[in-house]
Amino acid sequence: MTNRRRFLAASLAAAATTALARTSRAAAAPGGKRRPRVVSTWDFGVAANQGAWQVLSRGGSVLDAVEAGARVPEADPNNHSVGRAGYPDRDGRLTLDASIMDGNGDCGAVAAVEHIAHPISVARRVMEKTPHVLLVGDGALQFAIEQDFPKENLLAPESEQAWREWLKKSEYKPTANSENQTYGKGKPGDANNHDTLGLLAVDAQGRLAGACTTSGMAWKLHGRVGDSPIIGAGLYVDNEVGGATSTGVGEEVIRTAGSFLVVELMRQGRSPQQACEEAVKRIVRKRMKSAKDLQVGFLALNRAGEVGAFAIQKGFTYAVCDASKQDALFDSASAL
Ligand code: SD4
Repeated sequence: MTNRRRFLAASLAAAATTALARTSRAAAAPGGKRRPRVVSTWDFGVAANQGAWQVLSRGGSVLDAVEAGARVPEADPNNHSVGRAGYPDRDGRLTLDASIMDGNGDCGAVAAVEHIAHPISVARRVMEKTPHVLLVGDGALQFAIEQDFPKENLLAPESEQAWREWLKKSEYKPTANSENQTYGKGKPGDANNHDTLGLLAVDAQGRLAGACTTSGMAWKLHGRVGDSPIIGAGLYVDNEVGGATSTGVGEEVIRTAGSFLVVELMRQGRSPQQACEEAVKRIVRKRMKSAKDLQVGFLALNRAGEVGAFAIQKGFTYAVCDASKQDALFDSASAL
C-alpha cells in the first residue's frame, strides 16, 4: 500500500517535479492573517490546495476553488481514503460522502453514493439544482446520472486487494487514526485506514467556502455515513465568522456537531486555534476512557485568514496555501 508520505511525493511529482523539494513541514502553526488563503487536511491537502489556488488566484470564486481543490484527491488513484480509489465497506462496496458549503449558508451534500468519481461536484449540484441539502445512496446516484455524471466502477484493484486481505480477519475497529498508525506502519487490510479531505478557502473580500470529501471508514457497515456529508459536523462555513472542517472518527464529530461548534466558538471570540482546541477537548472529556484510541482533528480558517488546527492524537497534518507559499505543510498540535 502506498503510504501517506510516498503518496505525497507521487502526487506532487505529478503536479510539479520540483514541488517536493520545496515542501516544508513545520511544527508551529502559520503565523498571522493572510487573505486570500486555502487550507486543507492531511498531506494530500497540499495538492488539493494547489488545485483550489489555481482557481482563486485567477479571480475565481471561493466556491469554484474549493470544488476544484476537492476534485484533486478524488481523482488520485493512489489515494485510498477519498474518491475513486477509496477503500470499500465490509461488503466490498465503495461508497462516498461529500459536502460543500459557502459562507452565505448555501450547502449541498451526498452520502453513501456509489459509482460516481466526483461526489463533491454532485454535492454542489444538490446545492444549486435542488431545494434539498442532502441526497443519499441510490437517490444520490440517480440524481448524479440525471445530471450527466458518468457511472463507473470505482473499486481500484489495489483497494479490492486490501479489502480481501481485511476479510481474512474481518476485524473492524474504528479507533485511532494517527498518521503513524495509519500510514507510517500501515499495511493493506489495516482497519484504521481512513482520512478525509476537508478544505476551506477565503478570498480577498473575506468570503469563505468549504468542501469535504471522503470514502469514510474503510470496512464500515454498508450504509454507514460519517461526519463529512453532515453540515455542521464535517463542515461548516459562515461569512460572518469563518469555517471549520474535520477528519477522524466521524461518529465522534457528529455527536458533538463539531464543525458548527468550532465556528460558534470563533463567533464568541475564540481564535481558530482556541476554537479547534476546545472542540477536541470536549470530545476527550466525553470519551475519557477511549480517547487514547480515537483520532479526531479539526481545521479552522476565519474570515481574516487566520488558521487553527488541533487533534486528539499526534499525526494530524494540514496544508496552508496563500500568495507567499503554495505548498506549506504543518503538524497539528494535539491533546494527548
Ligand atoms: C468519516 N471522518 O467517515 C471520516 C473519516 C476520516 O480520518 O476522516 N478519517 O468518519
